[in-house]
This record gives sequence, structure tokens and C-alpha cells, in this order.
Amino acid sequence: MIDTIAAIATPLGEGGLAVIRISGPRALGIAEACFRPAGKLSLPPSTAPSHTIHFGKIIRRGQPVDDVLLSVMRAPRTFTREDVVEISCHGGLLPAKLVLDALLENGARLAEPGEFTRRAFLNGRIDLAQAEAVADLIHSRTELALAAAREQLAGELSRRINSLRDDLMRILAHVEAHIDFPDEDIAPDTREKLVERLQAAGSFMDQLLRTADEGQILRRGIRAAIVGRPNAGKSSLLNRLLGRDRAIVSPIPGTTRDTIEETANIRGLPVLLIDTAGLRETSDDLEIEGVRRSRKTLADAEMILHVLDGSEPLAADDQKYLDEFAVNKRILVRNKIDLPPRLFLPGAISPIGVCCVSGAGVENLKDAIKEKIWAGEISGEMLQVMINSRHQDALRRARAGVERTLAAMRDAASLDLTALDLRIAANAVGEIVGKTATEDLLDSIFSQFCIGK
Ligand SMILES: Nc1nc2c(ncn2[C@@H]2O[C@H](COP(=O)(O)OP(=O)(O)O)[C@@H](O)[C@H]2O)c(=O)[nH]1
Ligand SMILES: [Mg+2]
Repeated sequence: MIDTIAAIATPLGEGGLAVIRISGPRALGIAEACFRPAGKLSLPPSTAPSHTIHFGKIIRRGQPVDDVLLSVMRAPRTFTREDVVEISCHGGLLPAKLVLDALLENGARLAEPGEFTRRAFLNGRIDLAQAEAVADLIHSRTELALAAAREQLAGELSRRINSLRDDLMRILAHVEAHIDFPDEDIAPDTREKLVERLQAAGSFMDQLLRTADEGQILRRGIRAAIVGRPNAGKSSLLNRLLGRDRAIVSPIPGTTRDTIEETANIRGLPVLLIDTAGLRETSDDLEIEGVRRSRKTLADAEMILHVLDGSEPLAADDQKYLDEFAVNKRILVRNKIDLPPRLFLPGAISPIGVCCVSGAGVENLKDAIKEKIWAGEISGEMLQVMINSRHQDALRRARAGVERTLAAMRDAASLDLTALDLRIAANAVGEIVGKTATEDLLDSIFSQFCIGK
């Protein structure tokens, strides 16, 4: 017997409203046991038509807990395809917790993280790629990332993956038919057609695999460390790129001692900016710790924004960074272009000039950052099929299986082996949408969700 789950679906903390969600075969009955209708048209959940809202009180151990709006959604037209009740109560930890308690005391079980979405998946409402898109949607930090998550939730990637898997299954059926009749070899022209279809499947996989890096960027963002000697304007630049004052700006060198990390939205891409502590050699204990962390940050960063003070001659430290950071990873920024220029660089080095006080040049810098992360256009077509690292892993295995199958066909190897590799490829593709997914895989995906989702 499937149990009925309940959880607070809104973030914990104080707010205007909190929502408690219940799903399962006893959702209506459990809600009924805790709910006393108070509106003129309000009904008890068991008699309420689907998709209606009712005003009333939640009663816990005989005492009213809160005035609520209760929505009744009957299976199967719900997110989980089970009976669902959602209760909106007053925000704040206590009302929501007491409402939840009342439900748990009447037989609901506290939901695990992602369990509502897991049920939506198990009941065929969405596939695994779409379930992941729900998490992406919640975590997306830019509109572009949100658009990609929405496309995946709408099922565009799933449609293509399903048709890819169908192709592989049909080819497999063909090969297997010949295994059953060992005397008949596959006729040369049939073999030729199968090879063509496999090659087409392979290049489609390559196409999808090429979106993995962009998918990663949109989902996780990239880490960009801001470096430069003290007073160059690193904190000022961080604030400029964020569009708000996050870091302390000060004329006294060495003010930023801890590392500050904030995600900026740069041309739709999430960029985690890291303001490093001054990198200069020092005897101050606190600053030494800062320097140690900076080194670590730099090693992990995918991009370095090296800020030079345009109003000062090149310092020894700056020269060191210029030598240290590979050109393809760094962007050179010449700050303080509003002041008389005193920084002279070798001709081959051409930094982007900015003034962090007025904001001059900052848009150019944003373009340069975007260009370095993502050359070319970000097309709507790309957003539709942006695969994640799990999809990438599965597709790589599938691609290798197709490659082995092609080799086996060329060498006229045994059909059993050919079929085996094809099956591996089709199963790997099926993992993406969850057609072939182990419990472990599901656990690892859904445990990343929050409770109540
Ligand atoms: N004139 C001028 N001063 C700037 C500019 N950017 C930063 N500053 C000043 O330079 C000093 C150091 O800036 P800050 O961002 O704290 O440098 P950090 O030590 O590298 O983080 C502060 O007094 C800023 O107001 C700029 O573009 N022009
Ligand atoms: Mg600073």
C-alpha cells in the first residue's frame, strides 16, 4: 500500500504565507480529519470537487491552529498523479509546523527530499530528465538558465532522447531477428542501411554531447577570481559587475582580507565572482591566511580577472601575475582610466579599460567575459537540449557502444556481440529519461531536491 506523504513546501522562515503539501491515496481523508470548513461555500475535502479551494480552520488535538485556504486536487490531474491537497496558512515557522504536525498525527508520513517529484516520475507524469529540470528550475540564477530548465521540463530533450532510443531499439530488433535464424546472414544491402542508421544515431549523439559544456555553465556557472595588487580596485570591480555594493571599498590597502563570493548575471550567464584578498607577500598573520586562500581560489578558478591600476606604474607583483596566469584563462582590466595614465605595458598586452567609479568600460568588460565563456550566439535551439553531466556520462557510454557496434558490423563479427553492444547503447540512452534507471540512480538524483518538492 502506497503511503500518503506531507511536507512544508515553502522555505523555512518568516513570510507572508506557507504552503503544506499532501499527496497520496489518503490525502483527502487525512486533510478532512484536520480541517473544519468555515466559509459559506467551503466543503470538507472528501466531498469537494477537484481543483477547488476552501476556507477553514486546521484543528490539532481539538485546538484551532490557523485559518487556512485548502485546495483539493484529485488524481490523476495532479503533479504526482495522486490525490493532492495543498494548505496555505500564515507564514512563519510555527503555523506551518503545527499544520504539518496535525497531518502527521492523522496518518501522513513526512516526505523525503524530492519525494513529490519522485512520485511524479514513478507515476509517469514526467520522465527523469524532466524531474531534473524541476531542480534546475528551482536553482537557476539567470533567465537564460531558467529558459533552459523550462525547455527541458517541457520535454524537448526527452522527445529527442526517446526517438534516439527508439532508433537504436529498432536496429537491435533487426539484428536480433538474424540471431534467431543463424543460417541467414544479414544481406549486404541491409547491413549497409543499418550501418547508415547507426552512423546517424552516432552523429546525433555527438551533437548533443557538444552542448554539455554550455549546459554545465548555465547550471553551475563559472568561477571567476578577481586578482591584482591591493588598491587596484578589485572590490570596486566586483561591486560594479554585481550592480550593488557588496564588498568594502577602501583607499587603505589590504582591506579585503576574507574572500567574497557572489554570483553576477553577465549577459545571462551566472558568473561566480570571487574577490580575493590582496596577493602581496606580507608578515601580517591575517593577511597571510588571506593569501593562502587566494592561491587556492586561483587554482580552482576557470577565469581570472586581473585588475591593474592604470594610475600607477607596473608593480613587481603585477608583473608576477602577468607571467603567472595563462592568457587563455585571464582577462586583463586596466582600472582608473579617469586618472592620468601612469601604467605602461608592452605593446602585445591590451587590457580592457574601465573606471569603476563612473562605470565607463564595464559593458565592454561584460562582453569580453561572456565571449570568453561562450563564444558565439546563445540560440533558442541550444537551450532546448542543454544536457547535464549525468546525461553526458550516459551519452558517452552510449556513443562508445554504437562505435563498437559499427566496428563489429564492419568486421562481420558475431551477431551476438553486435546485439550486446547495441543493447548497452540503448540502455544508456534510456537512463537519461529514466526508462532504465536503478534505485541508486533515482536516490542520488532526488536526494538533491529540497523537502516538499
Ligand atoms: N579614481 C578612481 N578610483 C578608483 C577606481 N576604482 C577604485 N578606485 C579607488 O581605489 C581605492 C581602492 O579600491 P578597492 O576596490 O578597495 O581596491 P582593492 O584593494 O583592489 O579591492 C578606493 O579608494 C577606490 O575608491 C577608479 O576607476 N577610479
Ligand atoms: Mg578589496
